[in-house]
Amino acid sequence: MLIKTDRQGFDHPIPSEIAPAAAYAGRRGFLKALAAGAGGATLAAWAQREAFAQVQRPGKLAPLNTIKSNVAGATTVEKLTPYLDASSYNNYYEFGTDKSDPVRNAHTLKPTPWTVEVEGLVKKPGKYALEDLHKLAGLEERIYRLRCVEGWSMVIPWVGYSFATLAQRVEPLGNAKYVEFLTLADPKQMGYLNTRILDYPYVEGLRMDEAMHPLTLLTFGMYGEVLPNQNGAPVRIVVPWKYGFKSGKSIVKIRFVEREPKTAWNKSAPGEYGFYSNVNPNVDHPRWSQATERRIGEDGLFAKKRKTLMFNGYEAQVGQMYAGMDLKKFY
Ligand SMILES: Nc1nc2c(c(=O)[nH]1)N[C@H]1C(S)=C(S)[C@@H](COP(=O)(O)O)O[C@H]1N2
Ligand SMILES: [Mo]
Repeated sequence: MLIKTDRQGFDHPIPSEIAPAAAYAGRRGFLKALAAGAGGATLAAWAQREAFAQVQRPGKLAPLNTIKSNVAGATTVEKLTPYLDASSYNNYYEFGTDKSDPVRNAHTLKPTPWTVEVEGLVKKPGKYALEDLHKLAGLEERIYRLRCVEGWSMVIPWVGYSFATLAQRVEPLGNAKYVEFLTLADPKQMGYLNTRILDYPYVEGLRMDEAMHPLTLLTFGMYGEVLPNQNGAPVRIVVPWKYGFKSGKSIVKIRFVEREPKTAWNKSAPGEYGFYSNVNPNVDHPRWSQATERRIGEDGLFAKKRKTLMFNGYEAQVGQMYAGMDLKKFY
């Protein structure tokens, strides 16, 4: 997002990107399509069919006893983004900065065994094996919109439970005001840690009330299966009313702290990415408008864009947390 300056000035689906699948469908097939004179849209359709068999699906969460979300208003009725798009058009800079990089490169990540350490201002700090985290609460399917700060969105059925469940287990102390999420930074598993765009590990954070909000999902799966590596296996956070970069992937440490955490994108470009980063169509990014968005896999290249919704459509659930705050100042 910061350095991704294509000729339009920022990252959005130009034909070469809207067909990310072509990049891993193999050079031969890609050239074949070019030779056939395929235009953007045709190429995209071709690439999707051709690549379908090539996306490795990680398989079922076992046991996957998902129940439909019991969080009021949390499940959108919009059409789901096709699995292929959600798992091949990604931002995961530790595996490369192009949208098509993570699906090609993230196979080097080893999501098992995995532990998540919970520390800081809590009564009961501890290390959780992934299997124990799975079992801490019933897994729910939550269909959330994901709105990237770059101007595109998806609708994804995530699998997990409210982060609050874990937080309550460790009993936060009264002076815990924020939660910091630290993600994996292992050069042996991630080939692009030396790109110098971001300071790794990728750090994100939430204010305590945001972290404890039932919509904030500790996420282990999507589309009824475990998370593919490129989507943040084996555990990530999903905060649906904030821009996508607030949802850190492959979390290894959760810290309860007193001060607002220094987050990766804020450190990298403080004038562009604030701590709050609530989806807000009325507050533009300094280099582009946030009023509209393109739905990946659905809205064609020349289709009219959709209007971006306040708090990504979750205003009824989360708006209260920001009452009286100047959202232009706290962007
Ligand atoms: N560790 C890590 N987490 C990350 C990122 C990243 O580069 N590294 N990118 C973020 C951004 S910009 C977005 S939009 C979402 C994308 O999630 P998805 O690929 O599952 O759609 O992941 C977020 N989490
Ligand atoms: Mo993003």
